Amino acid sequence: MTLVHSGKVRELYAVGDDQLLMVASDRISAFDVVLAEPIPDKGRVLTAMTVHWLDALSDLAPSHLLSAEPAELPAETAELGDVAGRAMLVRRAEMLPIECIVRGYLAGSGWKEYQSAGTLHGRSLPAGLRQADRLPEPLFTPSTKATEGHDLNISFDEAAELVGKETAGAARHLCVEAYRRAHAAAEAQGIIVADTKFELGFIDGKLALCDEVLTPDSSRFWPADEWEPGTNPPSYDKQPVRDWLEASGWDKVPPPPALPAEVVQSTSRRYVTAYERICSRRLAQWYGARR
Ligand code: PZK
Repeated sequence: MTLVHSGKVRELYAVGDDQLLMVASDRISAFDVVLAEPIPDKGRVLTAMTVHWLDALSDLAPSHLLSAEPAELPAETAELGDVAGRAMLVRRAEMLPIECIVRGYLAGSGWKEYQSAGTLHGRSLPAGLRQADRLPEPLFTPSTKATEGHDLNISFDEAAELVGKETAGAARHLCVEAYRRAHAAAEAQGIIVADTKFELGFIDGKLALCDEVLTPDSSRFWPADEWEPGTNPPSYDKQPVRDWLEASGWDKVPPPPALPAEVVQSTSRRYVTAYERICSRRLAQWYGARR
């Protein structure tokens, strides 16, 4: 199959002129490098979660998803080996040249900006907020896509200059509402969705949800019972890997050391639990389960 894009942990292939096959691997990145050891079920979790959310949000917005059912994938998919449960056939969209980020908590680059300027994306916030505090309301904080690594935050007006005012307004509304719903569903299950990144595109003239949606790779998930404003909460999914790498004494210069089997296993379990809790579904019921 023709490879269109290769990300750190996933690939996109062309299917005819107007479809794409998105394949999520079991690879994991930490501290900006991809580790050698796959995390079993990670690709299935990301794919199942995306399909869950695209379905749950289908009254809010159309999506690029055509099918994740193995029998409905094009025959050439067989060239890629066993991708059952981690491949999605999607419609090709005219992608917006912005990343649509929604933040509900003060973390990452948002916390850094607030510390230095008292603002988040240039908008002033109440004084006295701590790291990981919940924001008074979720904020749409778009960025531009950098080719490699770190994106550049832009204001709503700058986003409007790139995609048009009407599209920027529609994107903000869609993304904030999608975040609110996901936050509520996850919180009821003991997981905080601190922030998330959506990728939108036009399909048949309509703004559609594309790419992966509300997954651990596109979002910050925190265990609610370990959330403590004033500290940097652990990542629900990747923390076992980060903790082990930190404790290993690795200097963060590639290559990273090999992950022990128990770290791989506990990380895999975290991904599966995140899916089963947030989506209220069993991963064993998803395509590609070992039986
Ligand atoms: C598209 N990416 C990100 C990069 C990946 C994915 N429906 C679409 N139409 C056109 N383009 C894209 C999509 C989607 N989704 C997504 N880049 C382009 C990306 C690397 C690997 F799997």
